[in-house]
Amino acid sequence: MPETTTSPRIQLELKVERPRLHKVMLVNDDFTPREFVVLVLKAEFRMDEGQAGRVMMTAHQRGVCVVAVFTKEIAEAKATNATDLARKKGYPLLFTTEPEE
Ligand code: TYC
Repeated sequence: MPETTTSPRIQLELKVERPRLHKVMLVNDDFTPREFVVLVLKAEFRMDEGQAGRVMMTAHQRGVCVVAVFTKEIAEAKATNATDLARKKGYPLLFTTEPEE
């Protein structure tokens, strides 16, 4: 009779963690025109006029507003692009990123 061998079954548990998301924040300033902030939010974050207006007004009144959350690379790229659009026009408008809790 052929010999049979059995090997122990080891179950490897693979833990896959979701990437931490990063917030893009809009920072208020005293110089950038409101309409330009709205324009940038629509162009870079695909917001409609209503959403962009509400986010702009929240930053205007509270000093800062969360625009959206993305993976780290996307958040940083969008914050940089949006800030660069303002720099090209000579405005101090600033978008920052920070990890979500
Ligand atoms: N505070 C600016 C003004 O009164 C408008 C503004 C809003 C600028 C939001 C930046 O993140 C901002 N013209």
